[in-house]
Amino acid sequence: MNAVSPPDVQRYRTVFISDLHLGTRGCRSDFLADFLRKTSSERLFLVGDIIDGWRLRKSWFWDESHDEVIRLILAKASAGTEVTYIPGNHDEMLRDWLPMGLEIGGVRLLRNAEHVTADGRRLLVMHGDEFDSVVRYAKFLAHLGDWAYTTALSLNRWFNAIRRRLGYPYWSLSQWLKRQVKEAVKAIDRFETALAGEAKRRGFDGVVCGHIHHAEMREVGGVLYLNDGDWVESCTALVEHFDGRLELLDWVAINRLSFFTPREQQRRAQGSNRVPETA
Ligand SMILES: [Mn+2]
Repeated sequence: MNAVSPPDVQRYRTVFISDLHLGTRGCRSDFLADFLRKTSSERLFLVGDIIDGWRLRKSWFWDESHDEVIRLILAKASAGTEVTYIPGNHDEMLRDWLPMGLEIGGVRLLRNAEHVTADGRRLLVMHGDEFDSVVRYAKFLAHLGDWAYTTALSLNRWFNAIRRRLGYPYWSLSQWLKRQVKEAVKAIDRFETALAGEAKRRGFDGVVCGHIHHAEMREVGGVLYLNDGDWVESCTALVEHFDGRLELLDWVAINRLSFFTPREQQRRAQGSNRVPETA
């Protein structure tokens, strides 16, 4: 569909991305723009939480790389990519516009979508916050790294030294954290089961979603559970190859990008091997 693509652009039948959270500092819009520049697809699904509360947020953050992301998506739409935008809970104001059957700049807005893979599998595409009642635990705890854990535990020693002085009994942070992590893992499991169950109930072969910032591709209760992840905590996308094969891409791992490199430095480093724009 995309008539001309530079040779180093990787082509896919379908690309699914979600939870970009544009408009927040957390969004890795630099890596995302890089991904959009170096890939092209016949279909692009934006599976919710794309623009984060553009009317409601107090700390709105927008720089040129956020602009670049929007520009690249619209350029894809005008170059023939079929772009579908499924609003999530952070861009839910767009849900009010759904009944109008809107199409803006070649991007169609839908509450849910159906995607049929090249090998004939029917996938239900939805953001996933509809099942929030099953995920009540702090998701960051599921990703809590070793460093944070160790730091928290040493802070806890000070905390308990103070408690002891004030005559309070010892309170174990490590026990509490372990319990929370276990609960968070269980919550993710409940989310996956709920979404897979919904897909099965509606007669689909699988579900594509986002929302919990946890990329995953596995079979749950006889249907395919596909979570495309996010562009805040990880930089992941779900892609469909031309034969229908599905794959999760970890853009940071593939490109050996560092989360700790300052954005400016990163951009300058990429300047030398920059790929021409797709459209
Ligand atoms: Mn969400």
